[in-house]
Amino acid sequence: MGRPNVGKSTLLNHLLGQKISITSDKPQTTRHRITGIDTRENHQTIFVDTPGIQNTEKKAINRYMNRAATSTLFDVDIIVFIVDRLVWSEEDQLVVKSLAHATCPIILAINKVDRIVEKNKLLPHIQELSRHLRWTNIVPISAKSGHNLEELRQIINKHLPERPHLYDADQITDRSERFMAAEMIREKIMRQLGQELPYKVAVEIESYTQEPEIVRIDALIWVESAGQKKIIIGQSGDRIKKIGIDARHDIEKMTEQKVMLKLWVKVKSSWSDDDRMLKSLGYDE
Ligand SMILES: Nc1nc2c(ncn2[C@@H]2O[C@H](COP(=O)(O)OP(=O)(O)OP(=O)(O)O)[C@@H](O)[C@H]2O)c(=O)[nH]1
Ligand SMILES: [Mg+2]
Repeated sequence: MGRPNVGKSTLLNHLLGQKISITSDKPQTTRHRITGIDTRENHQTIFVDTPGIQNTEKKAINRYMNRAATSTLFDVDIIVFIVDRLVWSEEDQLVVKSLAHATCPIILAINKVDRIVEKNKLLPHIQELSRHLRWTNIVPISAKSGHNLEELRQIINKHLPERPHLYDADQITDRSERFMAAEMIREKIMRQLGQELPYKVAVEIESYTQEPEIVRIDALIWVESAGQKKIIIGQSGDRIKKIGIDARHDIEKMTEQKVMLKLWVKVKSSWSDDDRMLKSLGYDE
């Protein structure tokens, strides 16, 4: 759990050793709960990545995202609350407020320590953070470089309840390849476009056909205006071509097959504030 952009999805991917959740340098990249299953010898950990909790954007999609995050609080045995270096903001405070209702152990992970310049400020910061909630542990980590992640894993293991494993040892997520393909396309859009546009974009897989030698995917990119459509397509189609190439590359890696990916852009004004449209795009618990 944590506010947007602190590195939750990067952490999930690093702990799993595989990319399950999309990441970008823009806040509000993750829109759904994403489950990653990690089975090692007698431990099975089901990591749940959540959208960043925030209160600046208030459309239907943002309400959905906040709900997807906060509803997770009561479904888990352990919470890892993530903060970004020495920053403590109102949004962090907002997350802590919702954590106050949780009854399970809460581990505080201070992420991106690879980018802390004034290392001597870390210890006083840790002391300061102890005032906000009763953390079971406080661990400085780098989700990107892997620093201290084994220590974090050990701490999590100590708190795991004894229970039969819920998934087969070779299962890595409960999401379908179809869902993952849509996310990979959205990731390229998040990464390649400027600050505003990514939030106006949704991806819908129209058809996903597995053939003996190839996977054929037709996907719709929904935007909210004709101007946005023009930006996604780019000068003589350059942008959408690049999005398509990068996304296809990732989907081929995931499916270990050749992929034929076709993208179309469609306009539906205010889809992000339209409950029915959101439901049809899979923003539905
Ligand atoms: N330097 C550094 N960058 C990191 C680290 N962890 C994550 N990042 C970067 O921080 C940005 C946000 O990472 P995400 O994993 O997408 O963050 P998130 O918390 O999942 O964000 P939302 O899904 O928007 O809530 C990306 O550009 C990451 O590469 C880290 O340990 N060190
Ligand atoms: Mg994320």
